[in-house]
Amino acid sequence: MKRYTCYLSLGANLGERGETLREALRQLSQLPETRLLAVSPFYETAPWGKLDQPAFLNAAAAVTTALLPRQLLHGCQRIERALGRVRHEHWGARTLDIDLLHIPGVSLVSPELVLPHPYLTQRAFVLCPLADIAPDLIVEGRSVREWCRSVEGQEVSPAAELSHPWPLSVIACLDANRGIGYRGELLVHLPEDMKRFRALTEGHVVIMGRRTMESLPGKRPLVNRQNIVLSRQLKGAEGFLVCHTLLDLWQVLGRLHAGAPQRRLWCIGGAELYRALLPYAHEVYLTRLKAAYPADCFFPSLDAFSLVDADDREGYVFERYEAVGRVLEHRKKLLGDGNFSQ
Ligand code: PH2
Ligand code: MG
Ligand code: MG
Repeated sequence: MKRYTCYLSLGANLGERGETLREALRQLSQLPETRLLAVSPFYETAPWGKLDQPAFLNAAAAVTTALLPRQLLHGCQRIERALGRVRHEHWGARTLDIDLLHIPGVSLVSPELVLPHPYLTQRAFVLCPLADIAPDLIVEGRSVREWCRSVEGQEVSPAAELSHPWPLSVIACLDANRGIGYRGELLVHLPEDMKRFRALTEGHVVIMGRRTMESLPGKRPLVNRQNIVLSRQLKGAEGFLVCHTLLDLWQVLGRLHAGAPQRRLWCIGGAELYRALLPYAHEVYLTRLKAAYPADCFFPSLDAFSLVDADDREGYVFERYEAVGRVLEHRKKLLGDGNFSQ
């Protein structure tokens, strides 16, 4: 079956823009026969074309797909509708816009779809994110990097909120049945696991659910870490930053990240939080116990992830997973060697 590589542009300028882009990317990766290869950070961009509308958040993505270009377009339109897009006026404000930019080897002019996208080479809000994930891609005789330089006057800057769609790292200890806890406690206290947990998370940010917070010794925050609790109910807790919704969390993380971008953002449990946040993780560290224990809560499935490292010890294995298509650009950005400014 023929597979296409397709470059896409995503934009939002109404509602919770970052949330919408994150969810759109998640849904894109779930289209049939489609895999997300890369995603750029989110950029804050001045409106282009029609100027009297709010600023946009824009990103670029690359997918491979066995869908035909028209089918992919229809998939994107379904996602736009699912996330509340209402078509008003041409080039006007919208909660979500997904455009097919370029499919190497495909040139197409139809009422529905024109490829390459007719304005691709004129728009910085498309070219700058695209240059992050495909600087050497040739469009209309020039590389995206070169096209990007030709639009330098247009306003494009890294987003103030957390600008990566998959900013999180996840860490967990599970048994042979994926059990992670029993009656509010960990299954076992394994000194080597504790040591690894501390080594990985100290100096960074840890995000936990309310029950996990309550299970900490003395309900005290973990030392040498910025502690965050995600809980709908909890009013406040000394030493913890409390977030009531995912949106709250992204805003708080955005501020923390801006102040100290080298800090990693660790999701440390429990089960409910793992389920909620795994879609936003680019990597997972597991300690896998070889035995099974009585358990009443479990780690979710790691379908979207692949094992990249395993260190087999007596009675347990230290594993590391990466999410396909979510990792590369994140690293670049963390290490500061990405083409992040214009
Ligand atoms: N989309 C448009 C028109 N203008 N401007 C920016 N900055 N970002 C967009 O995504 C955008 C735009 C039409 O789709
Ligand atoms: Mg558009
Ligand atoms: Mg469109």
